[in-house]
Amino acid sequence: MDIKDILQLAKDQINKASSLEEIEKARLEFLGRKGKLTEILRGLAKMSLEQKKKIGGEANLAREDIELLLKNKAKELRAAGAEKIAETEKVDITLPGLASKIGHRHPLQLIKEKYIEIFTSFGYTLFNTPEIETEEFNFDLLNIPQNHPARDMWDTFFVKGNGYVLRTHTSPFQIHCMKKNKPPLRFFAFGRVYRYEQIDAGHSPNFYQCEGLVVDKNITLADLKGTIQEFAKQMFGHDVKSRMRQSFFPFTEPSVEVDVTCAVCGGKGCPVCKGTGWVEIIGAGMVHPNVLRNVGLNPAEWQGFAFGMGVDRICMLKYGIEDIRLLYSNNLKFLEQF
Ligand code: FA5
Repeated sequence: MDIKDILQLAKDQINKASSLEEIEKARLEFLGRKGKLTEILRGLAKMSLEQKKKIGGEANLAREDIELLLKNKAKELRAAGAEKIAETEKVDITLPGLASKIGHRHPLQLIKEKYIEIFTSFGYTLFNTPEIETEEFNFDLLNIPQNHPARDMWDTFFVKGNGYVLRTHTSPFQIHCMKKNKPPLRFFAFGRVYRYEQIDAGHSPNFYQCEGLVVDKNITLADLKGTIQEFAKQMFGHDVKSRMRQSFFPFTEPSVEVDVTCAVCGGKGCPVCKGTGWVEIIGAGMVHPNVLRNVGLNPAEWQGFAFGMGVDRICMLKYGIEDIRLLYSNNLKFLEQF
């Protein structure tokens, strides 16, 4: 085959190529190590000087032509491929986008934020204390000595063998607070507490409490009543009424429990308030003189009040939730309502 025929054959083959693979195949067939044109170039060595000049010149021109043909055809095929992709994978920029889901706060978090807002506006300062406490802070210093029957009021999770417990209430915060700060003082706390209790619609083995403490001179039960009344109004709305009932806590004397009118039924009676129209939300009282003594304060000089409330119950009441387990279920259908 002479050079002209080879060039013609290459032209036909390259023109017919419909893919980059076929282009590569043609390159190998004409310009590869054993390619048709390469063989002619290799044969030059045995030719006379005159033949070398003539045939060598023609062969080199043919090689340049073939290289150009290959390059142009490859470019053409690539452009066609891109067009095809653009056609088949076209993006319709007029379609509405997919909205990304935005998370939101858990109802207990909403109550926490409201609680912080209310008590900071009353001039209280937030004070954080640990969830694992010594028995001394959880009980003894709160006037609940070892073997005292009042310890049975809280079903306790003990940490194995070292005198630590998962706090059963936020009240140890009172001790930390009075040990670290000189009166007059006005602090509040918020956190998780633990009790070894049967789970039901109103009880969970871990739940949240918030607590407040005021120590000053000439503090009376009337100050506590006013504080709680105002808190209830701000948390539940201005129509809410509250009432105090006598109660018992070892670390307060006198002790009270505070009921508020049920925010779900407005006091008419419903399943949340078990038909009574009232819901108990707070345990409170005047700080017991023994507790003041335990932290080195003279009860003749200083008085105080403390109150503690179940955040979950407040949350249930505020949003009309009938089962505490929903707050811990991570059920999106429930959570997305807030
Ligand atoms: C106490 O824990 C006291 N420390 C409160 C206190 C503080 C009294 C300061 C005086 C001064 P009590 O055990 O009643 O009290 O719990 C307080 C609130 O926690 C209850 O009114 C209730 O709302 C909530 N609570 C109690 N047990 C559970 C439970 N298992 N699940 C959810 N909430 C609970």
